Amino acid sequence: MQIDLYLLNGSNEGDRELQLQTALTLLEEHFGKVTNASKLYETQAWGKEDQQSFYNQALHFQTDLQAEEALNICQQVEHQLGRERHEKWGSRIIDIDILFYGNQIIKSDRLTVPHRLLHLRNFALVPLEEIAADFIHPQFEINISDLLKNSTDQLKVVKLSDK
Ligand code: A4P
Ligand code: MG
Repeated sequence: MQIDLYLLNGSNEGDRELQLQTALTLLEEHFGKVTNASKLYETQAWGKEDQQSFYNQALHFQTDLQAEEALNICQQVEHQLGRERHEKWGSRIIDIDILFYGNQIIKSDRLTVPHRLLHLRNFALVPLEEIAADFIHPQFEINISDLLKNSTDQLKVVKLSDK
């Protein structure tokens, strides 16, 4: 059965646009052609604000892989792009987070889905709204547009309109 997989890619080190493009190309090698991709957004760093802004992009794939298999692929692509893990919320060449795996609620050692901070982060909600405004969050039971309306996040999120 095909599941709707929503990812959020982020980069705030080096050539942010190139890193997001390369991540998408590598993800497509595993998941097949992306079904929907948001524009790129330049976003103020969340959590640890004294750092370079991020570029973020939301992606939708349809997959018949299990959620943990999808996570393995995301981590493999992060690794291929040369990601090293430093401090929490610190700068990174690439970060690939799973926002939703269909409407499933998953809590394992390796994976929490829906992403536990999604509703607090406009850098995720704004790109996601571009491609999935009506998607219902399976825990809050409201759609992405309404989550964004309810969000109190004040950090800047700007669409790079020509990307
Ligand atoms: N993990 C659990 N659930 C998930 C999930 N839904 N998707 C586990 C992906 N991974 C998930 O992740 C740590 C562990 O989370 C993984 O081993 C996986 O098993 P990580 O990517 O190694 O660590 P991290 O990303 O440094 O930590 P964390 O807490 O996940 O940070 P976030 O939440 O990813 O936040 N500001 C802007 N503007 N844009 C950004 O993209 N990103 C972050 C990182 C902070 N500030 C940002 C941005
Ligand atoms: Mg992460």
